[in-house]
Amino acid sequence: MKNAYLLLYLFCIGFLFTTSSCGNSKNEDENEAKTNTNTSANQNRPNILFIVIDDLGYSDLSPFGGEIRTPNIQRLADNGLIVQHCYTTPLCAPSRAMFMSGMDNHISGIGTMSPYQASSQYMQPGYEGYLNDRVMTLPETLRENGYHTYMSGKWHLGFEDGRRPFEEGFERSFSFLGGGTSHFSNIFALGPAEKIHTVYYDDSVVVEELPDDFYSSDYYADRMIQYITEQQDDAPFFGYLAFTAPHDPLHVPTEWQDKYKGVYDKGYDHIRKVRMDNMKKLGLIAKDLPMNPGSGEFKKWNELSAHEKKVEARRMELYAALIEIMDLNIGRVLEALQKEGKLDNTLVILIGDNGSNPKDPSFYGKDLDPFDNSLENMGNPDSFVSLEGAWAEVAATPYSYFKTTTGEGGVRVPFIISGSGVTLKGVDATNKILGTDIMPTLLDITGIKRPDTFKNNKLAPMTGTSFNEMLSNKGSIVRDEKTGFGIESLENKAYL
Ligand SMILES: [Ca+2]
Repeated sequence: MKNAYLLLYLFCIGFLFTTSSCGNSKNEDENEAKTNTNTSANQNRPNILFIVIDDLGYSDLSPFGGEIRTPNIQRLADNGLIVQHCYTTPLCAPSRAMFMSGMDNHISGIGTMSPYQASSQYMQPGYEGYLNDRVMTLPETLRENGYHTYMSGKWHLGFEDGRRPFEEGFERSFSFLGGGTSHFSNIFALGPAEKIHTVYYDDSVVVEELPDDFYSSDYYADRMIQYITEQQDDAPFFGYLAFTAPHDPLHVPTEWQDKYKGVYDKGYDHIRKVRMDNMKKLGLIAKDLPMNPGSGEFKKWNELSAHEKKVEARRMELYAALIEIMDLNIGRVLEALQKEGKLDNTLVILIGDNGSNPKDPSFYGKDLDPFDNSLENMGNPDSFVSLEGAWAEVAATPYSYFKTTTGEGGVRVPFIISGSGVTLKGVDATNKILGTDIMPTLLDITGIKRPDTFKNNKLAPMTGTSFNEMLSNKGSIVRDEKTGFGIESLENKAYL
């Protein structure tokens, strides 16, 4: 399977390098601050903080049974609702397209993740590789209705002129356009095909150099806090905080690298059991659910040499630290909202974009020679290590498979909704929701209607379903038993 992906990559690189344009662009007129013309309506509208986590396993976070310390996310869960059956696609960009459009990703332009288009798909409607003209984005829709719109983090929905965050509805943005890069200041493309969108923008200006002390999660939170605190009026805001953690490379600042030392020394099945036991206590799985043994595609712990065990344990120590640092930064944003007196009127949504990542760095087709991946150097800026298959399966506990597949471990993601308007607490184990449902729900909550045309383009209908009722009305059914949804990615398919 790996070879097939690599071939696809190489094939698409040619297309990208001959058709792309990635220059500087001045802000468009529509990007100027909108005047809030709907003050009375806005008095009842909540602020919205939408947090997306990148390549997270289903049971990594403590409210989902994880041993990783995530006290701030735990607090969100304790004061809000976990939706146990929440689905996305198995890849970053298609999932984000669902979040930003309310539509199936095959309609909105991310039918597959660019540059993975097959030759028959390239630039065909629904496979443009950016949010196409059938879409009015969530930030565009909210901004047209008096919201301030801020973004900090990963975009992955187009690098072309007119398709970048500052042109897609965000009034203020600090964005990384691609799928991933260093978490430190040493920007590098994950592979040859990623070069074209390995770029940061500060609003509409390309960032040539990051600050020396840049670390992704810290900096993204700093920027979101800056945007929120600099706001001069009382209009509500929409904040899209799209972390790149814990996507590979597993980069961790020195002072955090040993925080989980020893925690993973007992291996894969030990952590599986810890998580299963926790999930049973939390009521997330049946008490008699047997342990998922994994796919058998990867070596078992007792088949590893002593050195391999050390390397494997280190991967997971770093991965856990990436997640705890992100949690700490979520806490900082929530604290800033509290200080601004805005927390009580803020609705917080937290979601993973897809399952845990099983690939090793060679997947990206990059020359790895310049990196030092020795045990002692793992986690440093000049290393490039990933979680890889065996731990990715553990991170998906109790589900099977992982990112890129439509197994439950690829497409079922953690989801928490908390804060303003969420009166039900605990776990909703009845409903199943999809990434497309977030935009219709937010428009339902705010009483905002998306028009049928935008910028002279006829828009496609949103395919998502509002789950607003579920937040306050026990027993609400978002979809009845006969109504499901399909997911397709790289010809892997699921119907739920
Ligand atoms: Ca992802």
